Amino acid sequence: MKRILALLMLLSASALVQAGPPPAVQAVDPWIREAPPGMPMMAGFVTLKNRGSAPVALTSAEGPDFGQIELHRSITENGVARMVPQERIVIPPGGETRLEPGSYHLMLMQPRRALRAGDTARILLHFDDGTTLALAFPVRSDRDGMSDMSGMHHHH
Ligand SMILES: [Cu+2]
Repeated sequence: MKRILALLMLLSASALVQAGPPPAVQAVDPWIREAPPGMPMMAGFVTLKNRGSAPVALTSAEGPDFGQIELHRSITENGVARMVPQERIVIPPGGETRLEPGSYHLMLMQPRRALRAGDTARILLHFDDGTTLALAFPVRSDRDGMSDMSGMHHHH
């Protein structure tokens, strides 16, 4: 019991000072696709790079602007697109996994405020190696449906 208590104190202390080894996973180009007003959910995207020597998996996400965030993958079966909840999204060692339109994404549910292009939402990504990334996700409009990852935008 004493040992558990000491461990808990240690854990909360390390969370406060962000101690521990640096995260193996690096996040590149996080963004949220702007949705029509009143939509009950939005999609978040980011490229995750694993600089470590072992696989790391994204296991959950949370943020103050959403009641719930799920990990999803879009798939097309018999010409019908649908989204499948994922327990984890693995990033291979020395490689990257892209959360992008038509594939893996963060399903941002129950938005607590209106998020328009130009706004930013703070989201925490939790990984199975015990690390967490706190990221600022800018909201962008993407009416073409497919995003160009180089950051180019098409305005109509
Ligand atoms: Cu989804």
